[in-house]
Amino acid sequence: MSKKVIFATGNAGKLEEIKMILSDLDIELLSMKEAGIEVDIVEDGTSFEENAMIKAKTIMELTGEITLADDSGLEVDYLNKEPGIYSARYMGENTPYNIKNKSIIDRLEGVEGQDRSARFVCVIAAVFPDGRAFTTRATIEGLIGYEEKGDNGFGYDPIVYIPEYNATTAQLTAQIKNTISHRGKALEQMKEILKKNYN
Ligand code: ITT
Repeated sequence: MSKKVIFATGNAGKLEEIKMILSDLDIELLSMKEAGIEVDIVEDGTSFEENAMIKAKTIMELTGEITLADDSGLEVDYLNKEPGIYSARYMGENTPYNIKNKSIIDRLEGVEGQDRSARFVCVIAAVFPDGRAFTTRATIEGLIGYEEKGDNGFGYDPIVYIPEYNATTAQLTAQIKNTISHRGKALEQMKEILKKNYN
């Protein structure tokens, strides 16, 4: 029988990507919703690593199952790496992303070329019932666009332009985004750790 693993996220966009990326693992992957858990986790860490661990540990303690979590965000260099760990909360959790995205574009008015550099960061945490805990981290580098482009993905995808692909991450197919993205790469690293630590 395959191992049960809970993924501690309430973000539907993330979950869709995560399910696709982990689909080749021999596990029964359940979202918090599918596991019947509804909790509001206070993310009061000061780094992606701390917040990912807080989420994974909280849900592992509630379920007793191996739990994974994702803490991620957008770092804009010109804005001193804002919104960073506050990416979901930037301008308020319920503010639509077209408004958040416009705000970032507006704050970069007059800024050109490489000075528009930014990256998505993703940290994946895994916590086992016996207390073993691991994190992996990956990034994808890009430039903040001048307008929103693309309808795929979620969140800040329409403004993160990847020069090598001449596209924003919202213009990439899910397959391509998952191959090159912060989340795709951090989860690939985590797959290796999981395979070694199941037993
Ligand atoms: P959970 O904590 O429930 O997983 P969340 O959305 O609150 O969901 P985070 O605190 O990790 O998660 O915030 C991540 C935010 O960073 C996310 O809401 C997006 O705004 C942004 N983000 C992360 N990865 C992204 C991606 O691949 N594409 C676009 N935006 C992304």
